[in-house]
Amino acid sequence: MFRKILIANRGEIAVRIIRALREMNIRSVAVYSDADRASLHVRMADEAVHIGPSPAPESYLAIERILHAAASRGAEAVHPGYGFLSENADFAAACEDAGVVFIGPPAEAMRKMGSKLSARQVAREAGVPVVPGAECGIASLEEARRTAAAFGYPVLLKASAGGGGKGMRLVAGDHELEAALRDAAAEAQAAFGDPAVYIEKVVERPRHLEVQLIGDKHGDLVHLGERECSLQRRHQKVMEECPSPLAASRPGLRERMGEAAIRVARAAGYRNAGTVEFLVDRDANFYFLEMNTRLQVEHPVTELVTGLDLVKLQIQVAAGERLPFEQAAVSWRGAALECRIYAEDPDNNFYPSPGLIMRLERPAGPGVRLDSGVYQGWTVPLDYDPLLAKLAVQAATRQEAIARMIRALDEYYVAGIKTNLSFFRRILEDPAFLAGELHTTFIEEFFARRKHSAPPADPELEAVAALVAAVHSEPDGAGHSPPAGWNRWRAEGRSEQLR
Ligand code: MV4
Repeated sequence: MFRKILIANRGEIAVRIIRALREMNIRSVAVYSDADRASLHVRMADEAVHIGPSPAPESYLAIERILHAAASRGAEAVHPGYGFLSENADFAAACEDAGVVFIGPPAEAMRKMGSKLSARQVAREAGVPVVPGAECGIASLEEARRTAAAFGYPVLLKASAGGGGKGMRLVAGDHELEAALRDAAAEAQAAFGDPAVYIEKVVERPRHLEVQLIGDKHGDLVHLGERECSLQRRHQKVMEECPSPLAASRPGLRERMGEAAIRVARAAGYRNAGTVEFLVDRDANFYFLEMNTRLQVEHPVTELVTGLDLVKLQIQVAAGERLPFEQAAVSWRGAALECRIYAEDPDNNFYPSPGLIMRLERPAGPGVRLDSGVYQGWTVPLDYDPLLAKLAVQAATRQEAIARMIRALDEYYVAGIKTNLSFFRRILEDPAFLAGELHTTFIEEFFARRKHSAPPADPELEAVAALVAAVHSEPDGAGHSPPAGWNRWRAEGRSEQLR
């Protein structure tokens, strides 16, 4: 087993990985930029190496700087986390060339599945249903016209070299095709350095389900079930859950999607942790969408329901150990939800809200897990994704998990910066959410419902409420936290204290 591992990441995921290493008695090496000098992951690691200025291309994306840090500290392996270099096949190959184990899939599998067109080809050859669409990139406007007409509008133009909605354009009819094609190719080139774009038939109001899998170096591949990831805002997942309410109501769906995900991974020569994403239509037919060749942000909901530690498993299989269980031994208990807590202002178009965290009161108690990358007194930098923490809960049923999440959100208190905490409170009370009626346009429809039904905010009441909240939250020297249920009072926009 490794003695020392470098974490090529920052924030909550770096803290998460350091915790697994500590439990495995493996020394941790953090890397940090100027902006992260006082970060939590730097404080918690056994060793820390400054790798450069704040901009990611000069620090967390600088392959040579990361590898130099690993060599200078004698790290035998590198964990990339998610984002940054985690799906960069050149980085994975550079690690191996430098004699440092990359904790993730082989570079070749990453490359193969990183291109959407080749990933779709792998899935097709593995006998897995793929979202209806072209098998190769668009070569000309005329060819695009023929392909779109063959599938029937509306169609989606997608960048082959990337995901997450970048370079994606919805085309409702032939008259929009030329401009959409030009814009999509330009965005794909800017974002991924590759203008290749292809056509897919739109799956109407799909759900977005993904299957977690893990494979070792001995050919063992196991799936850990599905996650519901339909609640997305601008292609950013905001809330995830396990199991999917759909799978819970469709016997055999989990097993069929799990088997399909394993077939894709095996065909790709995949090892370590990965996730196969599917779109699921209203008849519960699932179609391969793409594969994520990294540990995902939302991995905690799978860990909470299966009782497994995915980061430890990644490290064990990267060290050459066999998976310590077979598929039949995987079981799922209860339900888990995760909210991604961002430093952003939901009342101002979710713009980032960096700055000094003046007060921080965290939720706790049974079935509550907080993967946080921040602390009171730390200044959230503007240079990176403003994810502060992930709040996850586990309970026996989905309803109990929702109640637990509401209770945990009410205990969560952050002063000094804006957060999206109140946004989740409102989602968790939404009838469609409570009924498990989830799909990829949920958030847009949720906002539309609120715009038409929400009472006009009373600026007078809001101002008084903010003043009372500020008074209550002022440290009284005894460090007392705000009154219990502080957020509930804020979220509902009224207060017993004001009566
Ligand atoms: C789709 C789709 C419907 N039909 N493809 C691709 C990027 C990923 N983040 C979401 N993607 C989708 N691909 C076909 N053929 C629906 C989505 C989708 C989505 C699309 C627009 C806005 C929000 C979305 C959230 C989840 C899934």
